[in-house]
Amino acid sequence: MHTIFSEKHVLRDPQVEFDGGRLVPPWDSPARVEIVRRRIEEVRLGEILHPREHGLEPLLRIHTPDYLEFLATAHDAWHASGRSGEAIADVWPGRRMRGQPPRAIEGRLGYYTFSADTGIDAGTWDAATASVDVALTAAGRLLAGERAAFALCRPPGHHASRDLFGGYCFLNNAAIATQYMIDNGVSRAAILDVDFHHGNGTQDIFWERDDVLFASLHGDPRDAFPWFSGFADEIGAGPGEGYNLNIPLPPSTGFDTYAEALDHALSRIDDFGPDVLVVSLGVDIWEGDPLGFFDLESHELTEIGRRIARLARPTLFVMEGGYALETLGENVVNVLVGFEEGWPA
Ligand code: OKP
Ligand code: ZN
Repeated sequence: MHTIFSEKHVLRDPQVEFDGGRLVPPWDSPARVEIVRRRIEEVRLGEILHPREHGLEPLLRIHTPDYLEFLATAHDAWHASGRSGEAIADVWPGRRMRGQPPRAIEGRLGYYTFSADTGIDAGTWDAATASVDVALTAAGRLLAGERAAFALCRPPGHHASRDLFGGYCFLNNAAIATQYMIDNGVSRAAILDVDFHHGNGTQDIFWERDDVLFASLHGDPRDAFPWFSGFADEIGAGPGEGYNLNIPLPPSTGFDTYAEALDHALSRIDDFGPDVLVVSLGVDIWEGDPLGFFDLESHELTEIGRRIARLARPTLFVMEGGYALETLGENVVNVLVGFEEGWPA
């Protein structure tokens, strides 16, 4: 399968992340996608191609205009207000406070995010829009008839909602690509989110939709980020009721439990009968990941790819998380190679 990749991801290179009561080097580093890219070349998975620019229109199908305007200008506004360094929120509209965007950047930041782990630096907007172009270009290959493509996105997207950033995500690459395929003739799409963290943004975006099934396996939100989303009783609403499937899993979940949950999600997807499958691919499910607590081994990730392939649906893989640099390349590519092996002959 082909990979789409943009060097512009390096434009996002914040120096700090607020984590555990201190400022640490960000987990989502530029090294991540370089490591994955190198591994793809090593195993000759397929050609690595550059994205085509798609402009703002596909973003506006998912995100609000005021949010996009905020993201595009936040870093400049932060500096114009006399601050130095990266723009990191430190206050939010809590319960019973006014949920409306303030005038000043400090307040606006808090209004448009849900977590303090995600700062905005000078290149964030350009990197985030390039990441969307990566996903859209990969989606274009499915529309052109290919059975699979890998969007090597960075920054990731699944925590970003229509007007909310956080969890290292700004623009929801998977959601934008899904909508783009629907706008170009696809009638039903399923999104399978296997990142360790619940894809709260994607869930929220498609919450009331019955043409997009969202299914997610993730660390139980009682024990894991994003804490306030990802419970099993979140099933969608209105026409979307029954089109959202969350499978929260406990600490130390190993392959037996994981595979059972995966098969359940895959059979729901099969019943739904989507024209395309989008996989939010995070390999922070690997046993050694610093931000996850599952117990999956590298070779078991290959089996995950094989099982996904058995659905035999055109499949767009979109890179999300995975922070153990020593195995990141191997783990991501294992899923993709498993997919190619598992595709029914
Ligand atoms: C993004 B993705 C620990 C780090 C907080 C939360 C993890 C965001 C994961 N204090 N950041 O889903 O891989
Ligand atoms: Zn994650």
